[in-house]
Amino acid sequence: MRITLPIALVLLTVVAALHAQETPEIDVPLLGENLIVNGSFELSPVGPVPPGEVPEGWSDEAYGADGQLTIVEDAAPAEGSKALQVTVTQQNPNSGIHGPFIEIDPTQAYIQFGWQKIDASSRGSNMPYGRQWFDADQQGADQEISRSYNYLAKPDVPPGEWGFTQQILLPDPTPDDGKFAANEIPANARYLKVWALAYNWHGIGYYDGLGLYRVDYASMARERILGAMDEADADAIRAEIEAALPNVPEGLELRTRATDLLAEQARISREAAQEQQRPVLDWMADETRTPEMLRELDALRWELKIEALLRAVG
Ligand SMILES: [Ca+2]
Repeated sequence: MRITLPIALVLLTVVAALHAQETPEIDVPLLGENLIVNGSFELSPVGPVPPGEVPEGWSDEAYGADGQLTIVEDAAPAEGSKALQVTVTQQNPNSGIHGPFIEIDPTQAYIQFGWQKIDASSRGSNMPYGRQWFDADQQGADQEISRSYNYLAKPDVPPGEWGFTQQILLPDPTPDDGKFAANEIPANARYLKVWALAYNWHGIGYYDGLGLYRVDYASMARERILGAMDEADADAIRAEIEAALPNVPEGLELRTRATDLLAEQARISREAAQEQQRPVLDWMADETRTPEMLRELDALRWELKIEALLRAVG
C-alpha cells in the first residue's frame, strides 16, 4: 500500500505524541534503547523484594539493608502498572538500589531522568537519584568517592504526587582542572552506576520510569549550525567574497584573513553536514563559533567592497 504524504505526516505526529506521553518533558532527541534495564519495574513481580535481592536488572540494595524494597501497583503517569517502593525507618534510615555498570562514552551526551514520589503520609524526604562515575578499571572516577557521584534536582511536587526530574549530561569541557560539575561527564569516565536511594530519612518513597539514554546531540547541533548559515545567507556572502578576492593583491592582510575565514566556514559546514560521529565538545565549539564567524564573514564582504572602491578611485 502506498501511503500518501499527508497520512504519513499524521502517523508521524501520532507516534511523536505517544512517545511524548511516555517521556513527558523530554525535548531532546534520544538515541537507542534505555540503558537502564527494568527502570520502570514492570519486569518484577508485585510484592516485597526478598531480603538480599533486588529487582531484575539492578545490582544491589544500597547500604546492604535488609528487605526495604517492595514492588507496588502504583505507577507513575504512563509508566505501566508497577513502581519501586522504598521504606526507610528510624532504625534503618538508608536504602535504595544501585544499578550495574553501564558502559558510556565520555565524549558523548546523555540524559538521565525518572519519576519520584513520597507517600502522602511521609514528612520531609530525602531521595537522592543520580549516578556514580567509574573509570576504565571500574574504580571511582575520582579518588575521593564523594566527588565521583552526583544527583539530579528533586522534583518540586507535594507528598503523594509523582514528580518528574531530568538532567542532561555533557562532557567536562575542562578536564585538566581536576573537577567536574554535577551535569558533566568526567573525561576519564567509562562506566556509571545509577543510584536510586532513600537516605538518612524515615518515610516511604517511590521510584518509577528511570531512564538513561544517549542524546542525539549531533542532530540538534547540525540543525542550529546549518540553520544559522542559511539564515545569514552564508553561501551568497561566500560567493561574493570569492568573486572579489582575485582583485585583492597577494600579501595583503585582508586577503589572508579572507582565505582563512572561507576555509573555516567551509570546514564547519562540511563537518556539520556529515553523519560521522563527532565528540560533543567539537560540536559545542562549532556552535559557539558559528555566529561570530558569520558576523566576521559579513564584515569582510564590506571590507572587500570598500577595498575595491578605494582601488578604483586610487
Ligand atoms: Ca512502572
